[in-house]
Amino acid sequence: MNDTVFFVDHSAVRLASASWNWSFPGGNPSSSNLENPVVVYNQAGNYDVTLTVTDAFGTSSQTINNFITYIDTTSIITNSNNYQEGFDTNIFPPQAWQLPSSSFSWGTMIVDTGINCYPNKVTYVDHYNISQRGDEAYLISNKVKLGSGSTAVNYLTYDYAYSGFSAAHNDGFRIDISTDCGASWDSIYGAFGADLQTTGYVTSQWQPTCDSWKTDSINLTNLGYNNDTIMVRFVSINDYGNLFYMDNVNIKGENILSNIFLSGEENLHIFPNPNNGKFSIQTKINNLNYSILNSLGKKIQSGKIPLEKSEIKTTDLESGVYLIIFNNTKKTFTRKLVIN
Ligand SMILES: [Ca+2]
Repeated sequence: MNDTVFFVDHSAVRLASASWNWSFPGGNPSSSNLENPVVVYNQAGNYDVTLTVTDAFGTSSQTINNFITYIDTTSIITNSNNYQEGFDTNIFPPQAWQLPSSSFSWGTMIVDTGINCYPNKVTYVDHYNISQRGDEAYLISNKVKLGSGSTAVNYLTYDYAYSGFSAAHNDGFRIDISTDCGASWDSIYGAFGADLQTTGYVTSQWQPTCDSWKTDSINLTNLGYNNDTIMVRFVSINDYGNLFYMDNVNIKGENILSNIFLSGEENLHIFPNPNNGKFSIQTKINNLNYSILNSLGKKIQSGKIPLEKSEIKTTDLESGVYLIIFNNTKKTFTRKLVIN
């Protein structure tokens, strides 16, 4: 999730004698003597750029503050910050969502009765007029960083409505999750035909009524998603039945230990990992405490990490996967610990 910037020098210099001295605080590289350097920024933020050019006639320097603005579209779930998409704007798919091309597609419309019984803009798939039986249409969310910690619970909720046409036309709906930016997907939910219906069969083009909307809630943490950056793929499967409607995709977290993620996390190393119960922690973060939790969230061991490198001996830990929670007054983050 890096952002690469190509810089081009437009200074009025005498090339034969010119030299360039770029400064890119926060970038990689952070400085360059090339005329047209390439710089990678790996965290969202605003960055200054300074260019000093020198030729036979002297030296000139210019700094432009906040010249680079890198906006990461990852939504971060905390106790107070949920993710919500109501499909209510004129932009579809929503910003940073994806709508891969297929034989039919998700769209938006304003229905007379949304889940609140008032007109509402929703996303839908038209299985009534389109016959591409067996084909799938994808609607993929932006990246969402789930809450972390042993007591965190992350939920996906969404509203949907579907009548179906008849028992011979079983349109389907599936939800897939990716934790690797869309490279691979795992299905967490799927239903077809009668199992998907929120009201009885309708043999004409159907619009939802007030009482035909339902809300589903999926506990992502129970499915093993905790502290992951996920994308959610809503899959509609055509069987020439009737329209499927969806609204109000929400991802929310509860009991999340920390609102601060990542910062400094890269400066901590556990090695070896996996290990036999004896391992070292190397860090430049001051005054860290640690707690080792088992898979049930029970604290097994805790202590301080007083030095930049500390050896930790665990006692009587069975083989398995544990969580280590690190925290000081400024931050909390977790790592997996594998005991062989
Ligand atoms: Ca809506």
